[in-house]
This record gives sequence, C-alpha cells and structure tokens, in this order.
Amino acid sequence: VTTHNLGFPRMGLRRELKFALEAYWRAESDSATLLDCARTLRQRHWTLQNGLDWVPVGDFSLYDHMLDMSFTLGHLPERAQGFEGDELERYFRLARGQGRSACCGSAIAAAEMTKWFDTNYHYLVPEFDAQTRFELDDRRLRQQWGEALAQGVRAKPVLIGPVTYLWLGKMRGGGDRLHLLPALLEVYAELLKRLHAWGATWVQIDEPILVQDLDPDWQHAFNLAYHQLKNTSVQILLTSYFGGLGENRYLAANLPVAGLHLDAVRGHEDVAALLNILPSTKVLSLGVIDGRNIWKTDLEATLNWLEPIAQRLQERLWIAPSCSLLHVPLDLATEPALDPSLRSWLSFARQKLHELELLARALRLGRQSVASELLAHQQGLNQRAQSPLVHRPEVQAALRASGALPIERRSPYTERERKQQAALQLPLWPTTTIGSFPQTGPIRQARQRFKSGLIDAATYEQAMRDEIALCVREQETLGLDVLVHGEAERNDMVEYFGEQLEGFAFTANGWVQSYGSRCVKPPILYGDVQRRQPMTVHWSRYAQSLTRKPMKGMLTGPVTVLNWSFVRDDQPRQTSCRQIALALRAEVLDLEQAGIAVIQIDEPALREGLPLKRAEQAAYLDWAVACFGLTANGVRDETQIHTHMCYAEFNDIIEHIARLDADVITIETARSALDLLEAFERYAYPNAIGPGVYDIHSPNQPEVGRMVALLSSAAQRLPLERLWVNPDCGLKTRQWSEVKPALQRMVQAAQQLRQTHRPSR
Ligand code: THG
Ligand code: ZN
Repeated sequence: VTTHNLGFPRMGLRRELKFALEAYWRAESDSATLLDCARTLRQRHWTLQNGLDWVPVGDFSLYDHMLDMSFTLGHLPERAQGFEGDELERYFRLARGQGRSACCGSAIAAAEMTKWFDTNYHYLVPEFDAQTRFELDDRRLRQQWGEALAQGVRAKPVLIGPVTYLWLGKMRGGGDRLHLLPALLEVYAELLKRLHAWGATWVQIDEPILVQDLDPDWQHAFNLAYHQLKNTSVQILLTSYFGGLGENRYLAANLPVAGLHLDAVRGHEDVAALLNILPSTKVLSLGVIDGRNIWKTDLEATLNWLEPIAQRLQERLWIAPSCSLLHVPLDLATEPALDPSLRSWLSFARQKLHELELLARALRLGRQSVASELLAHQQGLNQRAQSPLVHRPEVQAALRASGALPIERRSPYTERERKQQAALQLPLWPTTTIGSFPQTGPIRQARQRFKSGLIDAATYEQAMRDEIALCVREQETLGLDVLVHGEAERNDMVEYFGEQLEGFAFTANGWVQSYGSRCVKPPILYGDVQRRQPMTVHWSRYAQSLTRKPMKGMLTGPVTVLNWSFVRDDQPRQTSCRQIALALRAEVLDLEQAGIAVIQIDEPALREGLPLKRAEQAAYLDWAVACFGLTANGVRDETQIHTHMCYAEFNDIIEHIARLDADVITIETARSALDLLEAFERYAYPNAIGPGVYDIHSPNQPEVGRMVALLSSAAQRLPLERLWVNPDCGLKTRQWSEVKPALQRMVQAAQQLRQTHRPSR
C-alpha cells in the first residue's frame, strides 16, 4: 500500500501567509519578504508530510490555486495585460483588482470569485472568449519542483485537470468553451512532458467535476483529453473528490490513466463497484480519511473494510485523505484549551496524516503491529458514542415534539403585508441595510481586551452600547427607514451564534482559508444543540429603545450555521439543522415578545449546501426550507420576516427561496442585477424584494442615477410596492467614511423614486 496526500493547508500555523500577504499589499514589506515566507511555509509543510510515500507539490498558492493554474496556462484576460510591475503585481492585480496600495497603477476589475464546489473556499473564475489562447508558463511549478527536489521530497506535482478547468471557467459573449479544449490540451501535454523531464513519475490531476452530473459532451471531453495526454511519459493519477463517481464511474475507470482516486468517505458506495470495473493495470487510490471534517477516523472500522481490498489489490492500492486538506485546520496541538474529551475525538490536518500512516502500517504489517497505538486512538472514539456532552435527552425530546410545530406562516403574504404595513407605516421604496456596520479598530480592540481579561464585562458592554447608539444616530441622520443595531458586538456571524449555543465548540487557531488572505474559524458542532438563554434580545431591545423607527432583529439562519460549521457525522445533517432551527425559533419568538417587529434571518449559505449531484438536491432543499420555516414562521402576521442571501447565484433555486416565504428578501445582485430580476419576474416571485442597489465591495461611491435606473428597471418587472432599497451586503468590512456618503446617495435614490414611481392605482 502506498500513502499520499492531495493537498495541504497553506496559511501556516499562525496564519503567517495571511500576515505576509497583507503586509505586502499595504506596501509594508517587499516581494522578497513575501516570497521568502511562502518558501518557508512550503518547506515546513513538506516536512510535516514527510512520512508519506508521495507528497503534493504545486498545491501551495499565494492566493488561489485556480488563479495559479490560469497563470500556468498562460491564459489571462485582456484587461490584465500591459501593466507595469513585476509578475507578482500582475498576479495580485487580477486577484484583487489592484496591486500594492503604494503602486499608482490603475485598478482593474478583479476576476470573479465563486465557491469551490460545496466548500466555503472561493476560487477565481477563469475567463474565456472566442480569442482565448493558451501558452505554457511553467515558472511557478519549476520553482516549487526545484525546492522540493532540493529538500529530498518524494514529490508528486498537482494540477487542476483540463476538463475541470474549462468547466469552472466562464465564456464571455456566449459560445461553447469546449471548443477551447484542443488548444488547452496542447499546453497540458507540453507541461506533462516537462514534468517528466524534471524527473516526475506520478502527476496528480484533479478532476473533481467527475462527481457531478455530466452531459455527453463533457463525458466525451474527458475521453478526448486523457486519450491525448496518455502519450506523455508521466503516470497520471486522476483525482475525483467531494463525492462518489456515481454514473461517471465507467467513464472514470476506463480513462487511459495510470491511477484513479475516489473519495471513499462521501463515495463509499462506489468502492465495491470500482473494484470490479477498474482495469487490473491501474492503481486505485482510496480517500479513506475525511478531508472535509475534523473527526477522528474510526480506524478499526476502516481496516475492517480496507484489509480485504488491500489483499486483493496488493501494491495497486493507494490510500489518502478524501480530498485536499485545505478545508480543515492545520494542527490540533494548537488547541490546548479545548475540552479534553472533545479533543480526543478530533483530528486536524496533521493528525489526519498520522492516521493515514497508522493505517498503512496496519495494512503492511498487520493490525497487531500497531495494536497499542490503535487502542489509544480508538479509546476517544468509543467515548464519543456514549458521551453526555453529545447526547442530551431534553433536546431529543424537544426534537421529537417539534413535528407538531407549524413551519408555515399563519396567513398568506398579502394578508400579512396589509397588517405589517398598518403597523410599520413604511413609505414606498423603504430603505434599509443588511445588518452590519463598520467593525472599527476600537470595536475589535475592545473585544480583544475583553477576551484577554484586560477589561471587564460591564466595560465591554458599555463600549458596545456606545457603538450601537452611534450607529442608530447615524442611520437616523441618513434618513433610513428600517434601522439595524450594527452588530458591533459580533465577530463572525456564525461564530457569534455558535458561541452562545450548547453543542458547539470553538477553536483558538482552527483557521480555514476562505479566499486570498481571508480565513474563517468554523465552529465545531459536536453535540445536541440547545439555547442557554436569549442571545441577541437585550442588544436589540436596547437599540429599539433609541429610536421610534423599526429596529431589525438580526439572526443567522439555521442552514447557514450548519453549512459554515464542522458538523456531526453521527447523525444526518438535517437532524443537526433542525436542532439549530429549534434554538433559533425560540430566539425569534423572544425578539417578537420584546417588541421587535422586523426580524431578519440571514441564509447566505443556503445555496452552498446544495448537493453536487442533481438527484440529491430536492431532498436537501426540502429540509433546508423546512428548517428555515421552523425558525422563522412561528411569528404573528404583524411581524415582518426578512432574509438575506449573497455569495452565490440564486436564479436556479428561486422557487425554493420563494418557499421560505420571508416577507422581504434582500439579495446580492452585484454581478448581474438584471439576470436576477428577470429570474424573479419569470417566476412571479410573490413577496417583497430588496435587490442590492450597490456593490459594497467596490471602492467607488455608487451613483444615484445608476441606483435609480436599477430600481426603475426592477419596477418594470415587479410590483413597485414590493421593492426595497438596500446595499447588496453587510457593511462590516467598510469604513464609515465610505459608508456614510454611499448610504446618503442610496436614500437620495429612494427619495427620487418616491417622486417618480408610485403605484398606478
Ligand atoms: N462567515 C463565514 N463564512 C463566510 C463568510 C462569513 N463565507 C463566505 C464569505 N463570508 C467569505 N468571506 C469572508 C470575508 C471576510 C473574512 C472571511 C471570509 C474575514 N476573516 C478574517 C480574516 O481572515 O482576517 C477573520 C475573521 C475573524 O477574526 O473571525 O475577514 O462572513 N463563516
Ligand atoms: Zn451578504
């Protein structure tokens, strides 16, 4: 049996890469310092993977591995050409729309960023058009290959495969991007030839779209691609991950490559079938360690099914994590504060590699050769199944009883709308924001000082109240109609709720890259979920006491809390989601009781949880919608429920968004407002909508005329009484100096619309 890894976290134990990048962008350090940091991290990470037979090289990236691939393929959009500055400047200009802050070079539109399959990682979308040409640029790989060689690493270069690369890109001006495949393959063939010349024997080529539904054209593209690449002398390990191969298993098994990797965690049911159909010359790599979650592997159970396979395949069996370890934190050793029993159930990237080595030893030398290590490893696991930390009878009882709770509103939207309007008395074209206002330096400092014990709870509370008061005053001055408290007291929107719920744990350093230098620390959902006490009510009540205008209560929805956490693997996702929904339902009802008449429940990650295979999507959407309903829909008709969505295209799930039956949805439209509005029109979306009228991520001030035009075109498609005016996302990453004038213009736009656009009856 051979062990290998598909990819490793890049940020470093103390997020060294993040800080090096950001210092470079602020022009506080030079490129040599940044590149030095990157090299040190690669070296350190290869050392950590030293026990493996094959170590990935080329998976490291300064920003994003898809962007790296675009550079390697010499394929960059026109607008990125011809600027001053070195290679690094060109790279970041495309990634971020600008190079270093000190550079005067003008900004360009950054490449579009979107979610990497069903993860919380974002990649930069390749842009194609009819003129697209490719030209090999092997410098990045050559550099890293050289470093690995010098370090004596048993290196296996990692590439994004040609078919997945095309699939994930976007064609401008229409046209079929599969036409680009032949030209693309020439570059891949040349690249493989060079890798061989440098001494590579195995090359890992990632084709994760093999776990998705492929129509015949794309299936054919796989055949075309790998028949063309088979004439190079390297051995190709074709890797699929994030699911089983399903219907594509025959296609994948018969491609002319030397080995095939299967995600044996999510695609476990494919293992048996593959064993029967895989040609006997090929290596089968089984991803037996979950690369998407943080639980210890049950090594005994794994060995039970793996031993006979090892017998059968002998040296043709490889084992690995299911996917790149990019999606899990680096090292459990940096978490001394975690509850010891919980700790004994967990495994981060380093621990997962250790599990892999243990498995390999057991397979090579027999289980008895690792008996004591295996025993120690399994001990924690056995406790987990019984632990009272995990299993709370009162939660399970509440869950059983929850079947009787209504998940739909009492009255249809039109009736609720009438009652809400009578109570809220909002003008036409009501204005609001998405919830967060700038997280200023002083706010972050106060939180840091409170966490480290430098200030007491009362002082912290007062600091947050002062911020909330300031935020409310600013909104009143701006003339907004539905106010928010600004969320000064919150860190990450998921972390904040997780911290207050029983059943969630938090890491100190469990960072996972989200995009570029940005990371998140996903909560660990380990046990039955319960609300200890109201979580947001006193903040909202205080904020409402400062104004006569309606103050929105702000919650993160159950589906988003689930999708942005590491979740239990001992019960279905939907059970965990329902538990979260029940806890949030209690919060919603408490807010209503406290006199909060408008409650927003954000679900930005609704789309992200969508299964990659179409056949599984309907079931997910059903329970996700039901969980939102369980949270939101226990309120009176007079209470107005808002939701907010962003970071994805929602056009294709619009009917399910409608089934949420939120009174108002505020939604990001920055990429293509028109597309989205047309989708809402086509579907005859029944409730109110606030299409984001300006892109909060843009450094430029929005123009009143543009916002008016966007909303006028919205009013041609949807009844104007059901339109709201709001930015496209929260404002926490912005400065007050940007936010104030932008909102002022937005309010102006609403005022203009009130003059010119009134209901016809
Ligand atoms: N929270 C979570 N997941 C998310 C988002 C979020 N996924 C999608 C989207 N938003 C990703 N965007 C971001 C934006 C900013 C940051 C992370 C993800 C960010 N992180 C800080 C950093 O890296 O410096 C750390 C934040 C912290 O201290 O907790 O700024 O909003 N869960
Ligand atoms: Zn948003």
